[in-house]
Amino acid sequence: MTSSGADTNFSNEQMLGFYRDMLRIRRVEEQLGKDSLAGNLPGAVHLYIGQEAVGVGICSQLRDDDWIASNHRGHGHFLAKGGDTRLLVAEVYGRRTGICRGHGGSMHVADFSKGIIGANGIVGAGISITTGAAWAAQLDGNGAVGVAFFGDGAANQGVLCEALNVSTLWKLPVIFVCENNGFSEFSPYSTVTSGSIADRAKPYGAAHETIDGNDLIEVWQCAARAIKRARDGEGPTLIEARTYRHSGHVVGEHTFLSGTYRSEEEVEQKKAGDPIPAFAKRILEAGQASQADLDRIDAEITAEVAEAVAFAEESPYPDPADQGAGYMFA
Ligand SMILES: Cc1ncc(C[n+]2csc(CCOP(=O)(O)OP(=O)(O)O)c2C)c(N)n1
Repeated sequence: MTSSGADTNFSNEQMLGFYRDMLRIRRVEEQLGKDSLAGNLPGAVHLYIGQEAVGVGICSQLRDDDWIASNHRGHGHFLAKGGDTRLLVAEVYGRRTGICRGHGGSMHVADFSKGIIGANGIVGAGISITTGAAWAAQLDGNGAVGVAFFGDGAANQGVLCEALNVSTLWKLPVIFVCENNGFSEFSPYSTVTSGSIADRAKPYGAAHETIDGNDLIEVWQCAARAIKRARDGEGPTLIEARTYRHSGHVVGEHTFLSGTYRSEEEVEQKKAGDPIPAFAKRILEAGQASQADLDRIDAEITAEVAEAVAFAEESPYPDPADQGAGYMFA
């Protein structure tokens, strides 16, 4: 399904909200990318730049008590689900004021109060973690759903089959969101993945859709159907959202890779499908805001990021004696 500005029925305020949420992820990650390259951050940083429409299109419809689990590329999911910018940035800086008190870092951001079970570096692990959360929600009878975000590489892990099997059988309120960004680390999709990822739901009889992950409205509409299905007790949906990772797999990869796994021409061509300028164009063409409105939002987000960085820089590192868990358990 495709959609144009005219058929969305979103208010001006809602459209600007989506724009703001995508731009926040973009600006935070641009900052963290620079910081990581400068050697100022402990640990590896994997950027979500280019994929923002997926996280925002889905998480903007979730409640605080709905669960999401993420992967190693998790800053965008954290922010899209309502995680705090300052607590995220401080965590990635490894500071005591971070959301996990600086013990987790980039790949383990989590905030249970917002339903963010957490990012993690075990490829495919979020699929089973979310299936468990959805089972718990079903047992609790609270109408909550679970959403697992993972990549095309993770779709090749056997756990996806196990999760599709049991969640379809038990009609669990879960949504599996594969962000097919074209690569599994340094391996292009076609070299490691056969067939269509969405089709993997077919043998289990699970609902499945393939969508343009760079089109926020298309993502939103697909997610709305999947969330309704889940809340109505109709079981899981596997969504394959086709998108593109603008940055490398990990910041600084050019310092250790001997060759290249994608051409500059390909990257430039794919960047033309950048979801954020496309969404800005949609807003402007529909007359839902002016360029000045969009510039004001950008300035506000830029200030928010600067403030988060200042907060992180002023914060102490964790005390090695502090073995306590993060804020989400406090
Ligand atoms: C179980 C496991 N196997 C291998 C790795 C090494 N590894 C880290 S990221 C990655 C690729 C993941 O690709 P994908 O799932 O498509 O996510 P993307 O990085 O594209 O967002 C691999 C193989 C790992 N972290 N965990």
